[in-house]
Amino acid sequence: MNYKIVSDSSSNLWFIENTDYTCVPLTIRTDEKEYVDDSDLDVAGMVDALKTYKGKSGTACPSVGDWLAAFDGADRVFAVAITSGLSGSYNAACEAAKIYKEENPDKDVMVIDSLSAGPELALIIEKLQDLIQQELPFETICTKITKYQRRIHLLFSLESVNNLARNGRVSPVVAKMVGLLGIRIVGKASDEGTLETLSKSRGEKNAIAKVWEYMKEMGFSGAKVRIAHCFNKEAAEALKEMILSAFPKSNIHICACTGLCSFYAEKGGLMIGFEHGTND
Ligand code: X90
Repeated sequence: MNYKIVSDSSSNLWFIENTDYTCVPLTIRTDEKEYVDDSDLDVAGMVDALKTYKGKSGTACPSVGDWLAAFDGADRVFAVAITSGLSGSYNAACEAAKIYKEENPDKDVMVIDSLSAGPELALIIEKLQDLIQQELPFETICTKITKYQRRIHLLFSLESVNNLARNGRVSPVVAKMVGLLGIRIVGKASDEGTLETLSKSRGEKNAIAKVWEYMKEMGFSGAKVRIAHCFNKEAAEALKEMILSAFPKSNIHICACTGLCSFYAEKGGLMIGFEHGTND
């Protein structure tokens, strides 16, 4: 019985070592160009080009066919999608799962609505790797991963929400708030998988301090943290240091946003996925 993990590229993970894994790309589109969020993408080039681009830009989720192609050949699939609250990716994955199971009655797919983006998907994927390695039955993994989702959260700090606003993913009121120079929005993925604003902060230092405050409020006590940044490694490192000084043993990884998250989180953006509670 072979297990496979598939996620869309909102996970910021194009590859994973030692795991049967496929990343299904979302695309970023302007009137002139299409950027496919896969390992051939020059993320820095895309971000720079979009900065001066005056026309319309948007994104598109993977198609049913894209998901289906990624499932091909696997006996048991875990498909992890960006929040259904902001994207059609999850629905496309569900449709693909239905077709895959109809065509292969002996195979099974669990489609997971992350209700989030970026590093929270990474946490789900890492947990799946762990459960698969333990050789647990498919149904047991399904139950455990659903339970795990209650333990994980996403916070973010954004310098600009222009692309989110232009594409109808945050309210114009929120967009106006960050229009002011130096104002950052700190927020979280809501229970419905949408952006929830928690506060606005003046300057990056204050924003990071706020994130850390919310992490503690939300029950962080030294477990895993995954930080994705859009060309802002310094801020990610600063937050890491802050966390480590309180919880020296916590397991923290930093990664760069790939295309989709870079488009929406924009330059300077941070996305922080973390577990509450402890592992023992
Ligand atoms: O289907 C599509 O075209 C993709 C749409 C994706 C829209 C939102 C992506 C957000 C990425 C922003 C910060 C954190 C968001 C919190 C999620 C609940 C990054």
